[in-house]
Amino acid sequence: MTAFANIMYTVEDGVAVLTLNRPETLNSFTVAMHEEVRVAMNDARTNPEVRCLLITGAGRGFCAGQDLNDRTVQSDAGPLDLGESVEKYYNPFVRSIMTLDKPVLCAVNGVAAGAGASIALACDIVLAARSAKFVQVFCKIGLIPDSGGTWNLPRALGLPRAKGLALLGDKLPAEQAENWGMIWRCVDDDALMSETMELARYLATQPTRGLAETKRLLNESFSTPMHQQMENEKYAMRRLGQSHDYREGVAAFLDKRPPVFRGD
Ligand code: T3D
Repeated sequence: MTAFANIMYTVEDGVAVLTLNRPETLNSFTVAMHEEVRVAMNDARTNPEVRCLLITGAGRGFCAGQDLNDRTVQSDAGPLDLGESVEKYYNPFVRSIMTLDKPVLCAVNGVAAGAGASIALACDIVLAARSAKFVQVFCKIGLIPDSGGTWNLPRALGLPRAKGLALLGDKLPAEQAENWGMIWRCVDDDALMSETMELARYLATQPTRGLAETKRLLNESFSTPMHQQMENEKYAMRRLGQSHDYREGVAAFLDKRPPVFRGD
């Protein structure tokens, strides 16, 4: 496995764990960290041993978005092309999460701000420590919720709450995020990693292809008309009906034994 300086990446029991590892700046993104994340995401995508990905952060924060020290920004300096940074780094990362054909869990261990909050929202199942907070901090520095934030936030919360958070930049506590349906679960801080790992190990034993098609169809549903969505469901069912794991699931049910899914 490649040695990394800004992240940690391990694969065990079918679960890849990607830990953002710049705790002194709350795991904010530098170009160097983006480049390491790209390598890890490529492994998560292509490594057949990986059947579930878990993203988390080291230390007291999950991720504070862009590292504001990674380049010189002065109010009297010339224009900076942030679109290029988004195109080159943030968008590919978010796309690689949302299109990964394996479930992606996020363990939000502390504050998730700016692109850090958007990255958490792009994951399939989000658990957060009770002390964690989500902050749409972009409005405090004259930016917009990037990294898919303007797409995922209103879908998770509806427009009124999405606008309130994005225009005010208030800190949303994990418990409220759970009550509002923005995340799957809020858990006690010391239970976060064990509970998320348990879920990840479980998902890594499930029918990976079926989970991948489910994730894709749910993500696409917001921009697909109903009749087309049902056509797409038909094609997915056709593909999955020919999979090993469908046959195994049915056989195990009829034999009254636990299934052994291979992920194909
Ligand atoms: O390329 C592009 O720019 C385009 C893409 C942009 C996407 C974005 O994410 S834009 C948004 C950038 N992020 C921010 O503006 C967040 C800035 N940070 C904060 O607002 C606060 O730190 C938090 C609300 C996240 C947490 O507050 P708190 O009180 O828990 O912690 P703190 O004391 O502010 O931070 C702890 C340390 O981390 C501190 O360093 P120090 O004083 O101990 O040496 C702080 O400077 C550092 N830190 C936190 N966030 C960043 C950071 N350093 C660099 N960049 C950061 N984003």
